[in-house]
Amino acid sequence: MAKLGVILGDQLNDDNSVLQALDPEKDCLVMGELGDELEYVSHHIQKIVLIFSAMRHFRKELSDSGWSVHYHRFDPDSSMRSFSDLVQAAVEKQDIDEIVVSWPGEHRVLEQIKAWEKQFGLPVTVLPDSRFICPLDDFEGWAKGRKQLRMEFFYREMRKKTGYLMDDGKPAGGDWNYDKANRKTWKGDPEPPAPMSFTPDEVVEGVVADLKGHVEGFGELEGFDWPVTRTQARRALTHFVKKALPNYGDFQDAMHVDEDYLFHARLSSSLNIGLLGVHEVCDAVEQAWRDDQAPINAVEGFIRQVIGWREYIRGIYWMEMPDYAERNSLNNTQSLPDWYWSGKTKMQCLKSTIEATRRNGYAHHIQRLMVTGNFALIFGVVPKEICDWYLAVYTDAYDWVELPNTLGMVMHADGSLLASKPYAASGKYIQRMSNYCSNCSYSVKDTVGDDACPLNALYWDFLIRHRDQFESNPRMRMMYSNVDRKDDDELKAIQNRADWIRDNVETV
Ligand code: DLZ
Repeated sequence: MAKLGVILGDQLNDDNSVLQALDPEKDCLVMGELGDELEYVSHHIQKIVLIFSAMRHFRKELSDSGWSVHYHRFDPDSSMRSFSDLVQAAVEKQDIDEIVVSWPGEHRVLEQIKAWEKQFGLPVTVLPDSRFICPLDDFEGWAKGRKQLRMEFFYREMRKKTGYLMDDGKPAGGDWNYDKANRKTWKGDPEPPAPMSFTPDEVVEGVVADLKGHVEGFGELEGFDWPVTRTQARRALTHFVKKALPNYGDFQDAMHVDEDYLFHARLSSSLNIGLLGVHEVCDAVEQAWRDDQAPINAVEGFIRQVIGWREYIRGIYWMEMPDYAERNSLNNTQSLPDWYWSGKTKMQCLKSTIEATRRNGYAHHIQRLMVTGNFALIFGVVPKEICDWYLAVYTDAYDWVELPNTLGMVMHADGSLLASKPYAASGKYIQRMSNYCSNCSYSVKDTVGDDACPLNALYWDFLIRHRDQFESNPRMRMMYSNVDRKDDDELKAIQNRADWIRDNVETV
């Protein structure tokens, strides 16, 4: 009798708890490229190629180190479509006395796993997911009894617990957070490093050949250069620390029409499938600061994303699911414009961001929050539609990370659980942080009129429509005092322009 370990496609970490719990001498593993996983949203083609390639490489590493792995390769005609089908085939083939899996990244997958005990008549053990450093029980313990679940306080606890950027029990450099230093605009200097690119190897080419004609997902494959092995991912980490980290903080929120990456790390796709671990990236980044190779604002900003935001978002996801996915606390009713998929809009900020997303399966956090996110928020898109878009188009997107970021942070649809105010902005913010407006068909200075930047009317209209929810929020007092400075005629003209945009959104 053997145990069956299930390795999910985003859990390719060599410290996967299944590998720790099982014995390669006696037990076996199962992995599969599955129709249901391929189709549950319309994934970017680069995301699929990345996952399948990394899975095939990982499978080889496992086999080379003595594991017996049942591996199901992509077959469009196969009836083996789900994780449950995969397990069923394995238990029919071999005498299995227990199924072991690491906690998945999506609630819908956990539901499948929970059914296995009854379905297969075997005990099922779900182990902690070692891609994260805050156990889910610890997160719930932290959250219990708090009125507001502010990331900043969770993050400080994580700093103390891990010791990252701590000197004698105090925050390194004197402050917990250096975000104020991280909002510079970028005007061409310093020059961003060339991104670390990995030429597709024979495994990637094999995946591409297998998928040809069978995937109609969003996005372009040309230019695929993601790390697909641990070795490559570590090289990408070293490249980031040496070349981009020193300027990462300063220009973290900057955007530029000619620069897809600026000083961003592009490590999230590797972290989120287990090719890199939390400790190895944070160790490398902190060491750069201790060696005087990177400033504290950059290093603190990066470490906050990894041990703070990433762990916090995951904690929220598992604490609030499944009903979190259904929330729509601003009662939005608008459909996602078709141009989110085609990029065919005259708004340069959205066009550039969507085109970069199509090209790269990537956009950086300010493009996600303040461009594609801000439009969806102030236009009033139904949260489920924009959440599915984010889940599909980014190579680093899985439900645990995408849902709270989009539904909570971007769309403010969770009743202020995650963010204390909505991140609504007019064209002025885009103008300040980027050069998009100087290349745009619309005038960012105007709010009404055919050539006025649509973000302006939608922003004021958003504030007017949601006055009841936000007027008493101290962080929005200034915004509402600006609304109150406008006379009735101006407000009426703004609302008319916003109504026109809603009726004609596919043409803007
Ligand atoms: C995203 C994805 C895709 C496209 N395909 C597969 C697959 O064929 N096999 C697999 O094991 N995982 C895949 N994944 C990642 C899964 O959706 C991921 O494991 C779940 O989101 C659960 O965490």
